[in-house]
Amino acid sequence: MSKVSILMGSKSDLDIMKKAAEMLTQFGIEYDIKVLSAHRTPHETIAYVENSDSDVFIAGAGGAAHLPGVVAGITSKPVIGVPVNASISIQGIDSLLSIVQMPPGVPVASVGIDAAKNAGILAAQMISISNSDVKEKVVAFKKEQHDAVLASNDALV
Ligand code: RP5
Repeated sequence: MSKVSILMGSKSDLDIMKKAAEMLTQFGIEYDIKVLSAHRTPHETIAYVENSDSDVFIAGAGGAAHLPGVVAGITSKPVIGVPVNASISIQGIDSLLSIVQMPPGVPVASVGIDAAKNAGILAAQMISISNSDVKEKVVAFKKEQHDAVLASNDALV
C-alpha cells in the first residue's frame, strides 16, 4: 500500500499542512502526519525518515525552512517542500528560497508559499504512476477542474 509522510517543523504549521492531508484523503492515499523539526529535533527527524516506509515525503516549514532539505539528505525517495508563511517568516519568501535553493544532487520539489494542497496533489500524481486506483482518482480530479472552468463561461453573460 502506497503511503505518504507529511512532516512539519512546528504544530503552528498545521493549519497549512492539513490541506495536503485533505487531498491525500480525497485520493484514498494512506498517510502519516508528524511534527518533526530539523533544528529542534534533528535526531528524531533522522530516525523517523530512516525507519519510514513512505513512498513520498511532504515537508513544510517556515522561516529558515531546512526540514525538506534535511529529509532529502536522508532519503532517496521524492521530497516535496511546502514553504510556510509562518509568523517568523518574511512573507514566506525566506521559506521558499530555503527550500528551492538546494545544492546540486539533492533536489526538493517545492510548491508555492502555503500551497500544501498542491503538495498533496503532486504526491498523489507521483503515487499514481504505479497505482491504478489513485491514477483513476487523479484523472477524475483533473477532469472536474477542466469541466468547472468551461462551465464558468456559462455564467459570464
Ligand atoms: C519553523 O519555524 C516551523 O516550521 C515554523 O514554521 C516556524 C515557527 O515555529 P514555532 O515557533 O511556531 O514553533 O521551524
